[in-house]
Amino acid sequence: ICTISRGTYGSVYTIDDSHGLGRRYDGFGAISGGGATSKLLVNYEENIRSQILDFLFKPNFGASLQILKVEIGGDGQSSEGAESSHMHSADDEDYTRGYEWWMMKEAKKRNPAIKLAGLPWSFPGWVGGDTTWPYTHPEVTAKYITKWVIGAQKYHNLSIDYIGVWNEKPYDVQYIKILRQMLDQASPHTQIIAADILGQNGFDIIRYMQKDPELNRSVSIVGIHYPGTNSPSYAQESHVQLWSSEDYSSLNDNEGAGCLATVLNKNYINGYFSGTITWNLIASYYDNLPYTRKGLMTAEEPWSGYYSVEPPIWITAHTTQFTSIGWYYLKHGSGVGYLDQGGSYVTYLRPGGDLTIVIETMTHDHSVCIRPPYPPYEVKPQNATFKIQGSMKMVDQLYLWYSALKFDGSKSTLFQQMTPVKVVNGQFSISVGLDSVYTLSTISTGHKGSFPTTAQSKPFPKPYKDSFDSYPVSSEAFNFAQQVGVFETAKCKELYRGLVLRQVVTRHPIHWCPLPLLQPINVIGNFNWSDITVTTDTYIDTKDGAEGAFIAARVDRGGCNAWLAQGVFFWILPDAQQFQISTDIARAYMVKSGNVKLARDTWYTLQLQVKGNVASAFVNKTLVFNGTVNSSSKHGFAAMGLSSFGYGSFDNFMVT
Ligand code: 147
Repeated sequence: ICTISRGTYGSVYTIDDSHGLGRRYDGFGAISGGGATSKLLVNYEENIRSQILDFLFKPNFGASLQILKVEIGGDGQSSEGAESSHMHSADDEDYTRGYEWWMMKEAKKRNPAIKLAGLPWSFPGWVGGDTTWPYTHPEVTAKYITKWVIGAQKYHNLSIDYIGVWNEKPYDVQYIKILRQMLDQASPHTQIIAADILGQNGFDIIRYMQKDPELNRSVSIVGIHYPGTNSPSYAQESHVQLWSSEDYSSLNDNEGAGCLATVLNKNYINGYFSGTITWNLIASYYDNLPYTRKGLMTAEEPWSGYYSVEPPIWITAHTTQFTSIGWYYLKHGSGVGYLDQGGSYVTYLRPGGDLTIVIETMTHDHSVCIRPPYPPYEVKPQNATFKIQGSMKMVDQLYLWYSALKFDGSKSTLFQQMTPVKVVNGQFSISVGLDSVYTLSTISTGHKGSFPTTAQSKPFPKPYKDSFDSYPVSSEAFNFAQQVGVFETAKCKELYRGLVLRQVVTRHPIHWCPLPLLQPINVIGNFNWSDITVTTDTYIDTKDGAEGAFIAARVDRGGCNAWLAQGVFFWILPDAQQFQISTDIARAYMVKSGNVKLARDTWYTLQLQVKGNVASAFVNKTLVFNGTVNSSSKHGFAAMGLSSFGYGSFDNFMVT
């Protein structure tokens, strides 16, 4: 790139704070959860895990995120899996479950100034009084959420800055007010974001806030999902801070990075959004679950230690390494706007001190976001002259960082430091190319972090065994990706077994997915597995026990569509004294049912062997089925699960 320090080239853009500032900058962040997006990160070897976390959170290293938003686990499926609730039942409380506490602590350790936000996707069934509605007893739900905030403080010394209502679902005004009242008692500094609704309808709440002083006082931030960078004029004219509280959700390649570059600038330019949060933080879930690799970077191989730092990390760095929460945007026309030949620029100011200009020139087709579609526009290479006036007019040099995303197979430039730009007589000129991002800043601490070595990628190991004895109690097992239900380690009354993995959700959660999911299922392994043998011990309780248990091979899907999973499923049903073979989890496609002597509160060893189109199934080493099984799914995950919510345990899981 070429910067020209004398004379005026191209159109002239004024950077000026003398007629006031734009909105307060609230930060740029990412979401862990919604759901189980960080599942496979937890069991990376510590030194590698720490490197990955540095790329996400460490200031002046990588993405240097300013906000971390996490899911408040609700025991239900929320995109890539189910995250555990801190209260499976009304009289249960445990603030050690899952990985979001850990993630928040790791983020704070690296950046004490990072803001923390929590949002529920699903809720345990008891919260809604066994309805599918969390506002049936709003004070119960508010108490449940407030306990999570208190638990964060009490058990983890984490101060929660923001709490949301219900992800992409209806909000309830009375509930928001009750939540505010409870937070006023328990954690007055915690602010409410409302209401994380998808698209432009989400701004409606502003109308209610304008008519209802108590609601207005209760809501600190209006957060919208995937706003397509736009907000209506009534939202802009209101004084409430607007956030795009979930955005991006694009593949972490160059095009996804392009999406992010446009969103980061245009969310403010078009929509006056002063905070943006991407889904998701890190793609640490199996590739064959929905929304493959839609994190800022990818770390989905804890068994090999391989991870990849992807372009969205460096696009994020262009803004986050040169701004802080509490800075101000400049006003439209005096530091914020579009370049004459396409592309955009946004200026951030620390009053009395620092200045950062981020310019992006992403072309339409190289910056496509998952949703919504953007109308076409043109961008051309061009020269631009920036005139700095007002409080920053004495600045004589700006540090320059540059990225150019390439789509022709040539090598992209990602977050590279260039020679600083001289500002002469309050102005500088720059020649900008296509699909590029430029940061010009008085901040000198920009840094592109790196580590010397990275592990080689390897497939999931086989044979694979887990007897669940090496974990703390009530934690999840490594590499298992619970899709429906919560499977946590538990002490077993047969002491010789040590710990077992117990499915503990006994009532249907308030579901976030479009449809309720009825059969707990935990998947694991290599999606290319075809001919495998799955073995596990299983136990179904009498008290609050599930109806039956299964193991499966070639399971072809998870996520909100887990209820449609195809594969080869082997079931035992103690009350019916039956085994079953089906080619789907819903048991709409039954291959065979037969009698077998079974009891509750008893351990059984189940084994399923699949080879070509033949399957064999064993109960306690006795063959109960051997025959042809024509599943539409030819390969997929190994899995274990239950035929209904209720207790059921597993031990000595093995794939060979
Ligand atoms: C959002 C969720 O909040 C996330 O948990 C995750 O699922 C993410 C995936 O892109 O998106 O949910 C949406 C799911 C579907 C649509 C929009 C948001 N949609 O179809 O428009």
